[in-house]
Amino acid sequence: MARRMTAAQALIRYLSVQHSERDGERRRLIPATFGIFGHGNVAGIGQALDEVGSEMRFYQPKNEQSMVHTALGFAKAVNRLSTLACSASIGPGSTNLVTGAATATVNRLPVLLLPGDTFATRHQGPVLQQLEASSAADLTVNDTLRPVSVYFDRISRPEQLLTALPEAMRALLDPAATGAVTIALHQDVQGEVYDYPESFFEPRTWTVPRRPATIEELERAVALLRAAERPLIIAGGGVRYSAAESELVAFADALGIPVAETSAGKGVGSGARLALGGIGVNGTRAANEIAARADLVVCVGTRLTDFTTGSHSLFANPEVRFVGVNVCAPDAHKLGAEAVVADAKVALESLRALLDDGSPVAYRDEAKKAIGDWRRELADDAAERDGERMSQLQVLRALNAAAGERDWVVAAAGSPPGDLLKAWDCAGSARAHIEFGFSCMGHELPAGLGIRMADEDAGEIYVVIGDGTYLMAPTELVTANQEGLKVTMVLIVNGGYQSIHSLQRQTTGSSFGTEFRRPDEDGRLDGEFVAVDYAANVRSFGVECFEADDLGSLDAAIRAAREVEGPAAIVVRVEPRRGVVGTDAWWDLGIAAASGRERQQQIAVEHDQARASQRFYY
Ligand SMILES: Cc1ncc(C[n+]2csc(CCOP(=O)(O)OP(=O)(O)O)c2C)c(N)n1
Ligand SMILES: [Mg+2]
Repeated sequence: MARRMTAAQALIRYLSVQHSERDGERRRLIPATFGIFGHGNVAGIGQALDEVGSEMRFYQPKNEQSMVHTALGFAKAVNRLSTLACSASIGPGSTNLVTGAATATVNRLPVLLLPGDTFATRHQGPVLQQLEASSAADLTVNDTLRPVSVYFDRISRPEQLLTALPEAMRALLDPAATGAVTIALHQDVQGEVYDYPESFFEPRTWTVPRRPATIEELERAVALLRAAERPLIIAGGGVRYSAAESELVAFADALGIPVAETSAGKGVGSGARLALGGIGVNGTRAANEIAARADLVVCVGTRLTDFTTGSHSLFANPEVRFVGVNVCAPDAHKLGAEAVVADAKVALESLRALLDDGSPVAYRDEAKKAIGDWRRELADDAAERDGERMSQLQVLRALNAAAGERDWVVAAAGSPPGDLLKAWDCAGSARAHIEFGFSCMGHELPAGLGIRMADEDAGEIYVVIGDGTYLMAPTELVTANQEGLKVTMVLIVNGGYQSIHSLQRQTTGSSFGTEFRRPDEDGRLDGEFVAVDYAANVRSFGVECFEADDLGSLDAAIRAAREVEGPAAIVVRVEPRRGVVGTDAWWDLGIAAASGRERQQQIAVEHDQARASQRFYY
């Protein structure tokens, strides 16, 4: 039996019957498709989506990059077991996908990208928006998606879908190497017909594997754990994707090991008895102190980015060793670790079964004291200061106190993600989605929409962004309004790219082009601040907006926003240059090694000294 269909119709029909399954839980793999139509997809994919009807729900974003971020929020909320498809036209519609694709692949979050492409026949060439590369006649702008995709294919004959689509599904669900999967579709081919076998459209369930560790891997890790006196666990996003939170906490508590978290893993260890909170550049002092003296670091589901390792300066114990538990082999081997290439949940269960000793009591007491000291330090830092507006930390603490366990907090760029890693307590409060792998300004709001679409039980979804991020990509507020998706944007106004401004002052001793100010006579942006009415801007999108200048009005705004049915926003004005207390963790940036300025020369000398704390081989 065969069905005569266009390639686009076959694609959409196929996607509508794919499912994923893990631990007996089955769900649609691609339950909806986002799209912005142009001449590259309206007649093909657009026609197919129209004809297939309710089997594939259609959403309309306002920017192609944003729809990818929405898919990533969606995927994060369901532990990567499902995602959305994103259809773009050709040319700029497709290249707008690139930043979203990079966010996906860097964060190991799945998304299916369906950019239209040039004519396979080339008879029409150059078609509108076609790149004419003199170096290679078969290059199109979609080739920009290759380096940021974990799987790329270009469909130049309708029957290629028979092999391309199963491969794409496999890649989306590969726990070790998921990310952006791109299927580029020549615009003429989208409408071409083929007799697809009926069996291609039978419902299919893809089982997501839980890869076990080998005995040898477990034995080597166990030997290190038995010998350790100052062990530490670093828990990353992989713990979450594996749904291994309880196994992590059980393992840590049974062995008396403190748990620190990365940005992607924020909250996974918050139930542990010795929960240290975030680690690294934006970590807590408790986590960083314990890390500095650890003799064994068990890294579970983490990519060990420079934020986590303090640019390889954090682990100062000369005897330190590492165990890497990761389903992705390259990650498992980082820092010269004894690698356990396995699913986090399975590996932690297996390790626990082989171990029974707890860590020394004095060490556990030390960790407890470090946690208590840090809590007090943070509370002191959140104290009101005379003559200053409220601080961002005060705002986050108020939100933290108001949020509940079914709520979410979302952040990606600017100072919010770092401050959340450091100061947000997930215990008894909102879960966090911190995208600090690509730290993409503009990820936050669409990701919040994706979480709302994925998590039916979600309470409030607080999307915390700065004014710079808002100005870059506010338009998904319109999609939120259109779909009645309840998210609460907390827009923190501080008059500029203040996180970068602070970094700039540390690394150059200067202020240059990082605040929203008019040019002075020399053309430097040192003049008066640009006045923007953010609340009016939000309201112009049809979104209800509250404003807060102090903690009293903030509390009232949080309460009022909760009562709003659709999306809402709270515009918060904070003390512009006040950051959260630092922990001396170091982050390596390229520093100007020569300069006519004395302060810059001094910074270069200090930078060289700090680099002495780095270690690249263990
Ligand atoms: C798309 C993108 N462009 C540039 C950057 C570099 N960057 C990181 S934080 C930041 C400033 C963000 O400003 P804002 O949202 O106001 O937050 P604040 O720093 O003031 O807390 C910039 C430009 C980025 N992360 N993403
Ligand atoms: Mg700002």
